Amino acid sequence: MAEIFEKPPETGGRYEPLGTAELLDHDKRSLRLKAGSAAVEVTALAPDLFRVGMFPEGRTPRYDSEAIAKEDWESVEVFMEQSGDEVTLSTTAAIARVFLNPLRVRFTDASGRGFAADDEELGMGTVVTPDADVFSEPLGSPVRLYKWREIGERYFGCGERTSGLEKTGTYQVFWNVDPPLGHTASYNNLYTSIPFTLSMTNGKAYGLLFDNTHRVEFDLASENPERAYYGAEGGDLVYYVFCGPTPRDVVDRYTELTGRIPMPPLWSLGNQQCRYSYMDEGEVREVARGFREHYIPCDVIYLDIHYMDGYRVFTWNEERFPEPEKLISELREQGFRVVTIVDPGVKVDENYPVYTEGRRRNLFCKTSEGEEYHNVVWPGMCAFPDFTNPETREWWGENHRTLLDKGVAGIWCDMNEPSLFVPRQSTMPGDVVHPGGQSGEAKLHAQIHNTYGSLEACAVREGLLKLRPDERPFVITRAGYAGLQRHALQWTGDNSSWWEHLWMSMPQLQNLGLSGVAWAGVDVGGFWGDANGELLARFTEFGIFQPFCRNHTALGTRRQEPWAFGEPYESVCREMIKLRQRLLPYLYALFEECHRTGAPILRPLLFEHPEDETTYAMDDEFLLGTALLVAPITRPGIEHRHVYLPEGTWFHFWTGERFEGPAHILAYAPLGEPAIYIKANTTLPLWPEMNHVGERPADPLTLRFHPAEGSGEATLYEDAGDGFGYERGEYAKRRVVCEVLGGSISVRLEEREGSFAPERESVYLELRGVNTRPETVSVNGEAADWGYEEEDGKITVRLTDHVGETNVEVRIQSTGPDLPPA
Ligand code: MIG
Repeated sequence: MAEIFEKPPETGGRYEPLGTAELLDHDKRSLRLKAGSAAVEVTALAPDLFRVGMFPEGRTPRYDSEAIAKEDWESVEVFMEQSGDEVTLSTTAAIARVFLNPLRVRFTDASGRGFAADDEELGMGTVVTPDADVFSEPLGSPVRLYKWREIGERYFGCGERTSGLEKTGTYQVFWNVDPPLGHTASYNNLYTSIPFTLSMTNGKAYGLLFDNTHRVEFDLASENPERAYYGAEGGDLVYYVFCGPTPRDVVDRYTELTGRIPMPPLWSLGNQQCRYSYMDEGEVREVARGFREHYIPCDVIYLDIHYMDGYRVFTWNEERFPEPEKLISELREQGFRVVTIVDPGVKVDENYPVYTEGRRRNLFCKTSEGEEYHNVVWPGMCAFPDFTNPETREWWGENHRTLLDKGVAGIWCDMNEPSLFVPRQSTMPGDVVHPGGQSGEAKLHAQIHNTYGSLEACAVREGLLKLRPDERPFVITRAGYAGLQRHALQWTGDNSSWWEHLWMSMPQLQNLGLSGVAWAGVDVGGFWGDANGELLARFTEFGIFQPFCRNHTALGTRRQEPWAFGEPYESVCREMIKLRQRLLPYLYALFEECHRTGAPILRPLLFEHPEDETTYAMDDEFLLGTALLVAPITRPGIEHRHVYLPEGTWFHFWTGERFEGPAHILAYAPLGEPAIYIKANTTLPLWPEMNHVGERPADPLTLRFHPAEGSGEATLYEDAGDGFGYERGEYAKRRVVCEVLGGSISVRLEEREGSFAPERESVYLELRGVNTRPETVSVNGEAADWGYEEEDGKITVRLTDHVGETNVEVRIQSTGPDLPPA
């Protein structure tokens, strides 16, 4: 087990930096150099994006990788210059400076800021072992890249990790595992590997993607506080530098390179319920009934491994689930979708067509002797699809037809590190062969291990798209590599019903968000072990703000449905889950923004406030978009906690109390009233309560504001909630601007972009914290339909007659004192 996590044993290898280089040639965007027996290429892909590659001399550079979604970059204006030992590659935004003796690369931007500078002596190179040739194929020698740590530089990102948000001073392993010891702070790698860091220095960001699918390690100023290194056990040294200067710029470019999340089906933003396992159709029906009887919203119920016949993928257990089609359509009528688990292991069984066809068509992984590679998983002895082979991916995708035809709405890919039972929770030996198919090339498992899960998720997404071309695929994955966000959402696997893991969910999701994987969630309530009422309630207070909100627990644990622990916990869960359901229009607009720009949905404070270094340490609170700040309670018996409010005016969600950031405050957050703050003047769009998406039209839409002197804006986004009409302009996007000046408040709903017309008669504006009754309220110059509730300081303006108008402007005037308290 140790070798999965720990630093590899000393091999007697010696690190050899490249040394002196000479410039060979260049084209419009690249420099090519030679250093010893290596070729090095430095390329400007975009004004703020550079790529560096080191290859064995004589081999054509290759940058195709599972991480990369975009290979054809528009032409970019590059200016090259050589003076003495230094060659520079300048764009309008940044400069790559290449020093030839010894070879080292560093970057500066237009403001003169330097970043990602190679260590003067160590730079990039290989680890040479006495008995191995440098660059011996296919594994090659270990490669390394040493970078200076700028003074004050702090590291974040690294994808799915245990422990806190900041990774400065740590050693990080990138090797997908089903962690035998669970999620513990001492072993930081889990099921996915995203070898990407976002660094912050003096409020400015840059990013570095070390694109290598072998076992990768990062030393982020752990061994030596003055430098970091990025290394891999083999393969080519390829890395990308994202110049920033804001975290938003870095993540935007990073997700342009590696891909962005697809638009989700709207129903998948709803609350979801799982258990390992709901054992038969009776139990599933009972759980569904439970949600409706307890008036707790729920959109999705899961079938874990027991729905299958002897755990054979793409089959049904006829005793437990004799009529899956009927069950699923009944549930559908009650507003539930059904998602099923699919594991990659295919049972070795002569009478099982999935196996015999895979074998006949040569679609499985092989041993080094050319036999089918077998290991034990749930079904017993299994063969494993070679997902590097495009033919395998197509076949795997097509196999999902049997599930979709029964009405299954989405697929949950588990165990795809892959996780194997012999030895327990291990993975494939490095010498297992992925033959790659007729058009591909054979690769060893050690070369592609970290991509196995992504390749499976890709197969499933593509398969679902083929089978249901008019529906947005809903695919969940546990394992994956950089770029996995293109194929699937990620859930973070087997956490425990511990307070510690409730806390850890926040840094975990924030770092995933900074690493492109914004559509993510942890098991609400915790997977291993028994939850209790207070833990589940507090977990739900946090969980409803996750992009993916699913309660899940393990075999043999206590029931964990939202009503499982009775009162007061059941009511807390109900109110929280209702709040999530009401928040769906807000969340959906954040998904659209993320789909377009990569901006995380659940984001660290530093994403919005990079200049404020206090935010860097705030890993137990987060922003959901820009309008909401959430600071969950993560300890039992506690009703107060410290909250840091960054710059801006904030209003407490429950009491409306006003705060001016930056400020450290003590929040009172009894059970059922988690510490949530709304930003002034940005709208929080809310649906009416409903049990599931589509139960009734989202009418009226309420736009809630807390006005304060100044201005703010937000963007509403709606579309059909499924399908691809939005790609042809069938969406409705509307900017909402709120301006407050002395005794007047103006709210403008600007012209709608796109051709989608939401099915709705009314929009209500709800302004909170207004302490005097306004004199006049007008909509587009006419008297408005409005009301004022003095005790709450709440103005409601009903826009029923105006929803269809191109521009809607609401003006609220007072002649007396300022409307919102100054
Ligand atoms: O060895 O399918 O992370 O969510 O319930 C356990 C059974 C296999 C691991 C997943 C978990 C799932 C469970 N699976």
